[in-house]
Amino acid sequence: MIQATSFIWMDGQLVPWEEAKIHVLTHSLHYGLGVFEGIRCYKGDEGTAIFRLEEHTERLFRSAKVVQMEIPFSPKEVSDAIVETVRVNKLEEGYIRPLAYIGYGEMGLYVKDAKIQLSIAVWPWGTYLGEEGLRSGIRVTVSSFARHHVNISLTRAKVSGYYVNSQLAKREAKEAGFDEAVLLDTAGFIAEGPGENIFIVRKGVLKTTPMSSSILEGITRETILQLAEENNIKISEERFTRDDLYLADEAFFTGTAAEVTPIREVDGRMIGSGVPGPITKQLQKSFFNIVRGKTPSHRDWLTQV
Ligand code: PPE
Repeated sequence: MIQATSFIWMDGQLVPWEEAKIHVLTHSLHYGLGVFEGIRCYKGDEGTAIFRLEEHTERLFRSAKVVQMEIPFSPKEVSDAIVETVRVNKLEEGYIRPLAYIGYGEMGLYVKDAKIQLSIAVWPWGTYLGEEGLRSGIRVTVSSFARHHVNISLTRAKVSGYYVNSQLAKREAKEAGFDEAVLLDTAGFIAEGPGENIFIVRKGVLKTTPMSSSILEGITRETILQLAEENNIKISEERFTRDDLYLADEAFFTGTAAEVTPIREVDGRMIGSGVPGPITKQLQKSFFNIVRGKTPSHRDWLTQV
């Protein structure tokens, strides 16, 4: 169960958690057109800081633009509201979920004057794929569900309804005894996880699905690419196949929720020697040092609460 905090920000007001309610005929609840973000804040030596707040706010507005939703606040107002919501809830470490949705009033697929609403909730949320998963790696399976096609969904946008596909893939994987799914794109190449981008390492080169594919433009993905570059790790953004993944020396997922989670097995094939490899461990370590403010580098990625 979700761990409640005190207040949820709704359209400019801080509302007590139990009173943060909407009408059952809220448009987005029926048709899935809402855009959201997932952001984390971490407790560091100088208190709580939000990781890459500006980039997440920008992506929220990009998602809204793509699906033609007009968020009735400016990016600055949204970022400020996020900081305020973390602060009033005295959340030291956890997850932040802004959601822009089409409110109550009209039904049907074409709504012209519908009110766009915005909520921001925060709560403590531990590891997404388990402490043990972060340390030792997880077991994944290639899903029978494909990732959205670029001509069916606008995959750069983080749209609520897209996550039906993610839930189907995740459920299938979990019920088959795996920790997580990996989705192929409709051409058969590796795309990403239900809520994560994916990286592999082969012969010292770090590879990830290119942006020309149908993936979400992950902020953790971009963070890892930047850290790899700074650590002189060779990087390549190119399509790779299911057997490239099976034959990888190392593999890991990235995401706000998933952070940097090593993959130790795919469909019964052990990845490398079955334990997180050196490049994965190095990048994971840099990532956690940065988000917890334990290094002077990339302080610009942290917004102190
Ligand atoms: N791909 C998908 C499909 C995705 O949903 C996420 C985030 C990512 C990649 C990684 O993006 P980023 O967080 O910017 O590095 N998934 C969010 C939702 C997870 C959930 O279960 O809810 C998240 O990690 O917050």
